[in-house]
Amino acid sequence: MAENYIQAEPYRWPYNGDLRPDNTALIIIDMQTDFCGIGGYVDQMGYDISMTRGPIEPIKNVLTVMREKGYHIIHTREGHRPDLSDLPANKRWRSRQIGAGIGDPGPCGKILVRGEPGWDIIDELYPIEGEPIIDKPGKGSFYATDLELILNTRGIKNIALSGITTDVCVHTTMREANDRGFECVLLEDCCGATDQGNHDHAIKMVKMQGGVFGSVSNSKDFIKGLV
Ligand code: C5J
Repeated sequence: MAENYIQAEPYRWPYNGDLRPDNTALIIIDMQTDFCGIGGYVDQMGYDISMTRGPIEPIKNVLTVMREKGYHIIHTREGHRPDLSDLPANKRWRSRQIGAGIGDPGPCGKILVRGEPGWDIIDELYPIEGEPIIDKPGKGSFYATDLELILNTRGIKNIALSGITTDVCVHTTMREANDRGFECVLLEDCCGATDQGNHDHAIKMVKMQGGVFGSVSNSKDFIKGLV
């Protein structure tokens, strides 16, 4: 077997050098207006959306090359049913404490509700035909979704993670994927958080214990190493 690696820390990725378009996916997490657009959930909470918009260009660069080379691309969206039957009461209560109640009306429609304008993926990174979209009610992309089934059906072993936010949905998904035996790399500049310190610490956590959840790379090194 020819071995191919991406330059990454704390180890070159993937661990076994088995990097191929047919066994490797880019997962783009929650690049929705609610998380990075004017008037969306993150904006309504009062956070600086320039931090969650930062990864748009790096993701676009990785996405373009991976599409050209025939890698798997998977998108996720966080959101709830219009009747809010899958919205835990504590999640709704907490969001109202910070002035952006999930399910309540806002400038981009009902916050984090499926079908509303703010809930959808931004135009710059919109999925094309053949790219599955995982609609998830939680922070992790595996809980209450068919993501694991899709990954296994397609024979995917390696996952590159991108999207927002680094410390919440990206990290939860990486942990869930790692526990299931998937080989993960987090693309540092393809992620963003609502707090720079949280982003930095989320990256640091991955690198502990020889790569406790996988490895960390960036868009340039990743593109350079793609076969
Ligand atoms: C959050 C997410 N931060 N997509 N969701 O609530 O990370």
